Amino acid sequence: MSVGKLRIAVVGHTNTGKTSLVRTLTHNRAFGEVRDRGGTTRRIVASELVADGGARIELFDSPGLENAPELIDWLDRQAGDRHDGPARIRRLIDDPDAAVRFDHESRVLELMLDVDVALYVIDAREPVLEKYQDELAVLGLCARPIVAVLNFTASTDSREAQWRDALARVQLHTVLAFDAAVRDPATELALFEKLKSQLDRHADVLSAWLDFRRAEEHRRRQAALEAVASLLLDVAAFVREVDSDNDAAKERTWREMRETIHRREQACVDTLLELYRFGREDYDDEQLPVSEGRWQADLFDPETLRHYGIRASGYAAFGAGAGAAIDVGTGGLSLGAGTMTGAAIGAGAGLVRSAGSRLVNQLRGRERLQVDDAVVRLLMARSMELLAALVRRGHGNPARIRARTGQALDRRLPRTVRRARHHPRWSALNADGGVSNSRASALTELARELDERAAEDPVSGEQG
Ligand SMILES: Nc1nc2c(ncn2[C@@H]2O[C@H](COP(=O)(O)OP(=O)(O)OP(=O)(O)O)[C@@H](O)[C@H]2O)c(=O)[nH]1
Ligand SMILES: [Mg+2]
Repeated sequence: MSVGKLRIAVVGHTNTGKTSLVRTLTHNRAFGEVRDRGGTTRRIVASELVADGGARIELFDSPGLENAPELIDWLDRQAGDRHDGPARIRRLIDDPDAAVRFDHESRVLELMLDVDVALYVIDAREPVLEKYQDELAVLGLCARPIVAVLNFTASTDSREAQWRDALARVQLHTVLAFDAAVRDPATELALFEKLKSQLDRHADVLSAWLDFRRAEEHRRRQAALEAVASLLLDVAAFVREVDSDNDAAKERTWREMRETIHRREQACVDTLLELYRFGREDYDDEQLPVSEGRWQADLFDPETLRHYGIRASGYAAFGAGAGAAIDVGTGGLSLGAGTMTGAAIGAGAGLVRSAGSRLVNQLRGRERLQVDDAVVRLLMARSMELLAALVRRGHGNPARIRARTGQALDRRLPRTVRRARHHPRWSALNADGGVSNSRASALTELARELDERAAEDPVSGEQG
């Protein structure tokens, strides 16, 4: 069955967030021009939402209404058609003088006559002034269903209750509260559900769109989880061999490894941003735990680990520096090199014991450098935190996203990450690594484990 097309006008007083709403609904942050002053949008601009299967929704952004009181006066002075709203509006549109005088308004009204439904966007911080009531009265004459969108409801000076009351007085009962959270998938879907309840005739299109968006949200989350899983496998299985007694080489190798890991983490950040259609320039937002597309704190800085509540014991004693773990199986054979102290051996629980006896023989006199568990845990925490922030971005919650508690972070690494320690081929950072069937199934498994953990232990960022 082919589904039709639904046309939606986005209308309202100037500077109420109409263009921002279109950006949100289209997931297109480049749509139109948004500024904190009236009169930003000067003409009607269409944008289309297309679902799989061809259902289409056309959204029309429009210039803000500014002159409704005079418009009402003009309409009241015209004789005839008193009870035919659309005819009265048509007359205004066709009147050459009125069209000049009410330039923006007449274009918005023409749009109203041309669509199936209108979203009337309200700045809920504003008192319910007569000019807004005039706007609603004029829009009402167009005889199209109207869904009121209360914007800025997260603001402390929101007057949501007053607005709901005023809207009910003009028989407008379909009201949806928005706030800066407009990108919250749940709020977005709720808007389309409201429209569906108003528009029997277009229920097919709206259902198709709702299904599409839900599926898209799911696909996106899946891709994001796999991006994080891939980062963790790459880093956990990353290994370099060095001569046990060559401290300079060891330091150089470790420095290179750190740089590689930084780049790898950045690639994951960029992937997550792209999936959620944000760019590095979007990072001026306090709600995100990064700025300008980069994490502020160095992954290998013990302070960072402490900040995230990750215990940093067990690795700092190594000559190679914070975040390094030296393979006991092989490194242990070359203790004479002096890079491992007695204390470090005592902290052996935190070390990697990946080499079997076969490797031990091969690698006599060599050490294997890997990243300490604490760093992998931190990578996991940061990227899952970023993902949670992106899902919610735009949320009107003024609280900063905070690190999770140390308790949650100090849990064991997911099983698949621990297994990765023994599978150098699972890391695309190793020569010969990165592509194999076993890596692919580990990736799927790890993405599932991450999803489960996120569900059990939602990343903070909630108030309080
Ligand atoms: N906090 C918050 N700010 C918003 C929200 N929606 C819009 N804004 C801000 O409000 C201002 C106006 O937004 P626009 O989307 O340009 O408003 P508009 O209704 O299209 O304005 P005109 O085109 O001039 O009529 C901008 O500074 C937006 O960033 C919201 O939900 N929450
Ligand atoms: Mg605008």
